[in-house]
Amino acid sequence: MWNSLSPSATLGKIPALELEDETVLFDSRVICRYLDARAGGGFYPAEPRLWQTLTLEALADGIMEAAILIIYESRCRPEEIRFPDWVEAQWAKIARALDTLETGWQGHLARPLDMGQIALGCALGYLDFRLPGRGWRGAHPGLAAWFAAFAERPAMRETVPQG
Ligand SMILES: N[C@@H](CCC(=O)N[C@@H](CS)C(=O)NCC(=O)O)C(=O)O
Repeated sequence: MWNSLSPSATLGKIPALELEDETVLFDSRVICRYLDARAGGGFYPAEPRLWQTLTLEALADGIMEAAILIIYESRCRPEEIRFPDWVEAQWAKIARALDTLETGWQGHLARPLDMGQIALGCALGYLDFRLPGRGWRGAHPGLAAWFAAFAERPAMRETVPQG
Protein backbone atom coordinates (compact mmCIF):
# COMPACT_ATOMS: atom_id res chain seq x y z
CA MET A 1 0.00 0.00 0.00
CA TRP A 2 1.72 3.20 -1.14
CA ASN A 3 -0.78 5.64 0.32
CA SER A 4 -2.71 4.83 3.41
CA LEU A 5 -3.48 8.42 4.41
CA SER A 6 -7.12 9.29 4.12
CA PRO A 7 -7.79 12.48 2.16
CA SER A 8 -9.36 14.04 5.22
CA ALA A 9 -6.00 13.61 6.93
CA THR A 10 -4.29 15.50 4.12
CA LEU A 11 -6.14 18.20 2.16
CA GLY A 12 -9.57 17.50 3.60
CA LYS A 13 -11.24 17.68 0.22
CA ILE A 14 -13.58 15.60 -1.87
CA PRO A 15 -13.74 13.77 -4.18
CA ALA A 16 -11.56 10.88 -3.09
CA LEU A 17 -11.60 7.28 -4.27
CA GLU A 18 -10.65 4.39 -2.01
CA LEU A 19 -9.35 1.40 -3.93
CA GLU A 20 -9.77 -2.28 -3.11
CA ASP A 21 -6.43 -2.30 -1.29
CA GLU A 22 -7.51 0.76 0.75
CA THR A 23 -5.20 3.18 -1.01
CA VAL A 24 -6.85 6.52 -1.67
CA LEU A 25 -6.74 8.54 -4.88
CA PHE A 26 -7.50 12.23 -5.18
CA ASP A 27 -8.24 14.76 -6.75
CA SER A 28 -10.91 14.53 -9.45
CA ARG A 29 -8.40 14.65 -12.32
CA VAL A 30 -6.44 11.75 -10.88
CA ILE A 31 -9.62 9.80 -10.21
CA CYS A 32 -10.93 10.37 -13.74
CA ARG A 33 -7.65 9.25 -15.24
CA TYR A 34 -7.64 6.15 -13.06
CA LEU A 35 -11.23 5.21 -13.94
CA ASP A 36 -10.57 5.79 -17.61
CA ALA A 37 -7.51 3.53 -17.48
CA ARG A 38 -9.40 0.82 -15.60
CA ALA A 39 -12.44 0.90 -17.87
CA GLY A 40 -10.61 1.51 -21.14
CA GLY A 41 -12.79 4.55 -21.67
CA GLY A 42 -10.47 6.19 -24.19
CA PHE A 43 -11.27 9.69 -22.95
CA TYR A 44 -7.57 10.63 -22.94
CA PRO A 45 -6.36 10.63 -26.55
CA ALA A 46 -2.82 9.98 -27.71
CA GLU A 47 -0.25 12.74 -27.99
CA PRO A 48 -0.23 15.43 -29.23
CA ARG A 49 -3.97 15.91 -28.67
CA LEU A 50 -3.55 14.64 -25.11
CA TRP A 51 -1.95 17.94 -24.09
CA GLN A 52 -4.99 19.86 -25.27
CA THR A 53 -7.29 17.49 -23.43
CA LEU A 54 -5.35 17.86 -20.19
CA THR A 55 -5.16 21.63 -20.57
CA LEU A 56 -8.90 21.85 -21.13
CA GLU A 57 -9.46 19.62 -18.13
CA ALA A 58 -7.26 21.91 -16.03
CA LEU A 59 -9.07 25.00 -17.29
CA ALA A 60 -12.44 23.48 -16.36
CA ASP A 61 -11.07 22.49 -12.95
CA GLY A 62 -9.89 26.08 -12.46
CA ILE A 63 -13.39 27.36 -13.24
CA MET A 64 -14.81 24.92 -10.71
CA GLU A 65 -12.33 25.90 -8.01
CA ALA A 66 -12.94 29.65 -8.47
CA ALA A 67 -16.71 29.08 -8.40
CA ILE A 68 -16.46 27.01 -5.23
CA LEU A 69 -14.39 29.74 -3.55
CA ILE A 70 -17.11 32.27 -4.43
CA ILE A 71 -19.71 30.02 -2.84
CA TYR A 72 -17.58 29.46 0.26
CA GLU A 73 -17.22 33.22 0.73
CA SER A 74 -20.97 33.59 1.19
CA ARG A 75 -21.58 30.29 2.97
CA CYS A 76 -18.62 29.91 5.26
CA ARG A 77 -17.28 33.39 5.98
CA PRO A 78 -19.04 35.59 8.51
CA GLU A 79 -20.76 38.48 6.77
CA GLU A 80 -18.69 41.18 8.47
CA ILE A 81 -15.41 39.87 7.07
CA ARG A 82 -16.53 39.04 3.54
CA PHE A 83 -14.46 40.63 0.78
CA PRO A 84 -16.51 41.51 -2.35
CA ASP A 85 -13.43 42.54 -4.37
CA TRP A 86 -11.92 39.12 -3.80
CA VAL A 87 -15.15 37.47 -4.94
CA GLU A 88 -15.10 39.58 -8.09
CA ALA A 89 -11.46 38.62 -8.68
CA GLN A 90 -12.52 34.96 -8.62
CA TRP A 91 -15.35 35.69 -11.04
CA ALA A 92 -12.88 37.54 -13.30
CA LYS A 93 -10.84 34.33 -13.52
CA ILE A 94 -13.95 32.44 -14.60
CA ALA A 95 -14.92 35.14 -17.10
CA ARG A 96 -11.44 35.10 -18.65
CA ALA A 97 -11.54 31.33 -18.89
CA LEU A 98 -14.96 31.49 -20.59
CA ASP A 99 -13.64 34.11 -23.04
CA THR A 100 -10.70 31.85 -23.85
CA LEU A 101 -13.01 28.88 -24.38
CA GLU A 102 -15.32 30.93 -26.58
CA THR A 103 -12.57 32.17 -28.88
CA GLY A 104 -9.91 29.48 -28.77
CA TRP A 105 -11.44 26.10 -28.03
CA GLN A 106 -14.42 25.67 -30.34
CA GLY A 107 -12.39 23.45 -32.66
CA HIS A 108 -11.45 21.13 -29.83
CA LEU A 109 -15.01 21.08 -28.51
CA ALA A 110 -16.24 19.90 -31.91
CA ARG A 111 -13.95 16.87 -31.82
CA PRO A 112 -14.75 13.45 -30.33
CA LEU A 113 -15.62 13.42 -26.64
CA ASP A 114 -12.68 13.53 -24.25
CA MET A 115 -12.15 14.15 -20.54
CA GLY A 116 -11.50 17.85 -21.10
CA GLN A 117 -14.96 18.24 -22.59
CA ILE A 118 -16.53 16.22 -19.78
CA ALA A 119 -14.80 18.41 -17.19
CA LEU A 120 -15.98 21.54 -18.98
CA GLY A 121 -19.56 20.24 -19.13
CA CYS A 122 -19.46 19.65 -15.38
CA ALA A 123 -18.01 23.11 -14.70
CA LEU A 124 -20.65 24.89 -16.79
CA GLY A 125 -23.35 22.83 -15.12
CA TYR A 126 -21.97 23.95 -11.76
CA LEU A 127 -22.16 27.61 -12.82
CA ASP A 128 -25.82 27.09 -13.72
CA PHE A 129 -26.42 25.34 -10.41
CA ARG A 130 -24.67 27.69 -8.02
CA LEU A 131 -24.16 31.00 -9.84
CA PRO A 132 -27.11 31.34 -12.24
CA GLY A 133 -27.35 35.09 -11.66
CA ARG A 134 -23.96 35.63 -13.32
CA GLY A 135 -25.47 34.80 -16.71
CA TRP A 136 -22.36 33.22 -18.22
CA ARG A 137 -24.10 32.52 -21.54
CA GLY A 138 -24.56 36.20 -22.46
CA ALA A 139 -21.06 36.88 -23.77
CA HIS A 140 -20.37 33.28 -24.79
CA PRO A 141 -22.92 32.15 -27.40
CA GLY A 142 -20.65 29.52 -28.93
CA LEU A 143 -19.99 27.93 -25.57
CA ALA A 144 -23.68 28.15 -24.68
CA ALA A 145 -24.57 26.29 -27.90
CA TRP A 146 -21.98 23.63 -27.19
CA PHE A 147 -23.26 23.16 -23.64
CA ALA A 148 -26.89 23.02 -24.77
CA ALA A 149 -26.03 19.95 -26.86
CA PHE A 150 -23.71 18.48 -24.22
CA ALA A 151 -26.35 18.83 -21.50
CA GLU A 152 -28.67 16.59 -23.53
CA ARG A 153 -26.37 13.61 -23.06
CA PRO A 154 -28.07 10.95 -20.93
CA ALA A 155 -25.22 11.03 -18.41
CA MET A 156 -25.74 14.75 -17.91
CA ARG A 157 -29.52 14.58 -17.82
CA GLU A 158 -29.40 11.83 -15.21
CA THR A 159 -26.99 13.69 -12.92
CA VAL A 160 -28.34 17.25 -12.86
CA PRO A 161 -27.63 18.43 -9.30
CA GLN A 162 -30.67 18.96 -7.13
CA GLY A 163 -30.94 21.93 -4.71
N1 LIG B 1 -9.53 20.47 -7.83
C1 LIG B 1 -10.09 19.63 -6.80
C2 LIG B 1 -11.08 20.44 -5.98
C3 LIG B 1 -11.59 19.70 -4.79
C4 LIG B 1 -12.43 20.59 -3.91
O1 LIG B 1 -12.17 21.80 -3.77
N2 LIG B 1 -13.45 20.00 -3.29
C5 LIG B 1 -14.31 20.75 -2.37
C6 LIG B 1 -15.75 20.30 -2.50
S1 LIG B 1 -16.36 20.44 -4.11
C7 LIG B 1 -13.89 20.47 -0.97
O2 LIG B 1 -13.69 19.34 -0.62
N3 LIG B 1 -13.80 21.51 -0.15
C8 LIG B 1 -13.51 21.39 1.24
C9 LIG B 1 -12.38 22.28 1.63
O3 LIG B 1 -11.86 23.03 0.77
O4 LIG B 1 -12.01 22.24 2.80
C10 LIG B 1 -10.75 18.43 -7.45
O5 LIG B 1 -11.19 18.54 -8.60
O6 LIG B 1 -10.80 17.36 -6.86
